[in-house]
Amino acid sequence: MRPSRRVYSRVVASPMLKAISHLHPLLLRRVAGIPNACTSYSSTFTSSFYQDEPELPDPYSTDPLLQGYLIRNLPKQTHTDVTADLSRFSRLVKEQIDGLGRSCETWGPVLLTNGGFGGAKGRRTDHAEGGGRDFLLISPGWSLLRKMSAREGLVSAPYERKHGDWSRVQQAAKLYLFSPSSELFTCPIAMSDGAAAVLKDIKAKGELAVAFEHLTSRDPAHFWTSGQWMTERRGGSDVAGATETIAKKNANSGSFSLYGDKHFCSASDANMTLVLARIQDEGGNVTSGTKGISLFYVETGFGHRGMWSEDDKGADFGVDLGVEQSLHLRRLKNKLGTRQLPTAEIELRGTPAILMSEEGRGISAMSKMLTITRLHNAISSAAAMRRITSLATDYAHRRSAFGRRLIEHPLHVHTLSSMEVETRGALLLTLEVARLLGAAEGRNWGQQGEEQQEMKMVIRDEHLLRLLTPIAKLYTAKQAVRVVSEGLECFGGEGYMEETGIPCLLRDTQVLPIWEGTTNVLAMDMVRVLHKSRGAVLTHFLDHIEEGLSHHLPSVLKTPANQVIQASRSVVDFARWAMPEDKSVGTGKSIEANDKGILQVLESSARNLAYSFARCYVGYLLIDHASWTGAQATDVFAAQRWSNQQLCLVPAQGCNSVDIAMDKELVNEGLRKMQPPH
Ligand code: UCC
Repeated sequence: MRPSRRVYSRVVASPMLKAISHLHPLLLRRVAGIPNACTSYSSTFTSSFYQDEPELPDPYSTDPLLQGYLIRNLPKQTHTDVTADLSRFSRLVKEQIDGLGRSCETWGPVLLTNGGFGGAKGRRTDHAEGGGRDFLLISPGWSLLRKMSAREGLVSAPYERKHGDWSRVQQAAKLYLFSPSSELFTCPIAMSDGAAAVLKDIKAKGELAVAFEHLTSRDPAHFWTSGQWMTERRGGSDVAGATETIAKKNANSGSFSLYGDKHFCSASDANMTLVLARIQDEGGNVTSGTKGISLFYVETGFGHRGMWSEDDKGADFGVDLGVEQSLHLRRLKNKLGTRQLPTAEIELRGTPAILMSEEGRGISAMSKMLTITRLHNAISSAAAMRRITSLATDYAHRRSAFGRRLIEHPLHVHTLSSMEVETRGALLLTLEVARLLGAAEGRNWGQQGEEQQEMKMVIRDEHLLRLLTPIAKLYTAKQAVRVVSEGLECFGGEGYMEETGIPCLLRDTQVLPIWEGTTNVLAMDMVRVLHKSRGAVLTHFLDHIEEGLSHHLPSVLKTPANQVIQASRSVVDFARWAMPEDKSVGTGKSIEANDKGILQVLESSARNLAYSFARCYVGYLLIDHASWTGAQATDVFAAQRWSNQQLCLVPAQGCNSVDIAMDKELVNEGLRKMQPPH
């Protein structure tokens, strides 16, 4: 159904959109979610046919799995409070936030160097010779999303812990509703949350405690966002090999000055940031590798002067980057997607910084932030899948081809059903990580909920959290790209048209397997977990699944449960076989005494191993949910469909070193052929 003119006036009259009422009418229609005349969903001059566009669903009321999960798991009063908030917020997403978000891509950020006279791409004049200020122009929509995020507690909720150990689940559910309409404001939210967690963990004092207050404030005028400046020109994966930024200690003060280049500062309009750098000793030397890296706090000063309005009524339209030399936003990145985000290269020219970690323990201290941002990444992945699947399903009821509506075509329905099952699996895996994280934070911060866990369970949950975080991130991100691409195809050529907003969804999804660690880097992080726990994590993984599926299950779930248990055993068998350290335990032999080649086998199989862990664990979660008394036939069917796929992707004995050598031959063959013959 096309929105009526009345709906249009109501949307435009909303308080948030009033702030941007000066926009061009065509843009306003788009912001309000109303197609312009002659969009790809409207008529041509020669046909009287009008294709109905898909309607954006109210994301909470149309998500039975999320509703079922919350009813099943949350304590009664918590459930009442959380669902009331989610229902209200969901309407806000549909009626206002979605349109606001879409304006952000249309009005991407623009960097004006030297007050614009440096040119958007020009070299900044040296201010010592009289250059002007630099400005980052942002869209009013971006600024309003920032204020709304503060008010809604999208960062602060897990620290307020109003819902005890379920606070992370509540935050994850809210972000899941918000993410596809947020136009990537979820990115600064993720980093701000990660920074707040690091500050909380180190029991921040002084300036750092003030920063924590800002990050977790619900007052838009007080709220800060944080960056995470890690990646440098040499890369963002091998942080130990790539970090060249140095930190010089300032005599007497104990503070530091940073010098270097940060290459992908994801949301450069942040008020503060966490930065990795190497401390230089008095002789000018630094320690190489991981042990040389420390973690620093930097206040950017951006957004403190000039154009940010101090109240929360209006929309801001720019960030004053100042005239100081110590932090220079060199250029904005020209990206495939996430164009709403002001991602930048930033030069540190003696930037004042406070040391946050022990010297040389920067990566370890930063890892809490990585856990949080990887969870946020998984939330965005599940949410992108939910959005495209909902839109494609709605469209299937409106679109006819070959004499029937698409929803009457079994093949199309089967495609939609596959997307639905993937989406449900991704959501349950993500909520599981959120649940484990919320409980771990309760323990670490001395604020555990009512249920005290036995030590054995605590250790099991710590292991599961550490294992499932990289796995959930890598698996859901890959699923999201596949499902969103599939969903785009469900709209045929229209899905490829920019006006529909669907290409933007695909572009923005493509960052999810890259940001916060690529698939292979995260698979190697999983291998790190296996080694570090000396295989104990495998025991916890298997025990948890076996115990979870051993209680009385309805007969329809017995086969899926067997499939998941058998596959989980095969996965764990492979991992144990492929870990020389594990094999050497108790034998008195060193790793060297075992076949070092097996380590290579583990590495080359790491991605399939991670996928196998994910598929087995999601199978367990779907079956567990389907065994609940409130479950529907569709929950059972989703569990059955999931378990019928190949769950274990690693062979019993693994590949061997011959396969690895042949992999190399295969990929290099063409290169050799391209050499001129001798
Ligand atoms: O560059 C990027 C931007 C790309 C595109 C931008 C588009 C913008 C828009 C996006 C909007 C959405 S993203 C790249 C981001 N990079 C990463 O996420 C880092 C990827 N690399 C890793 O995750 C690596 O595994 C490292 C850096 C964490 C590993 O480094 P090392 O040097 O090998 O570290 P170690 O020695 O393995 O670990 C050091 C310590 C150990 O603890 P100790 O010393 O106590 O034994 C590890 O156990 O840190 C611990 N540790 C962890 N602990 C390492 N990783 C973790 C972890 N994940 N959790 C807990």
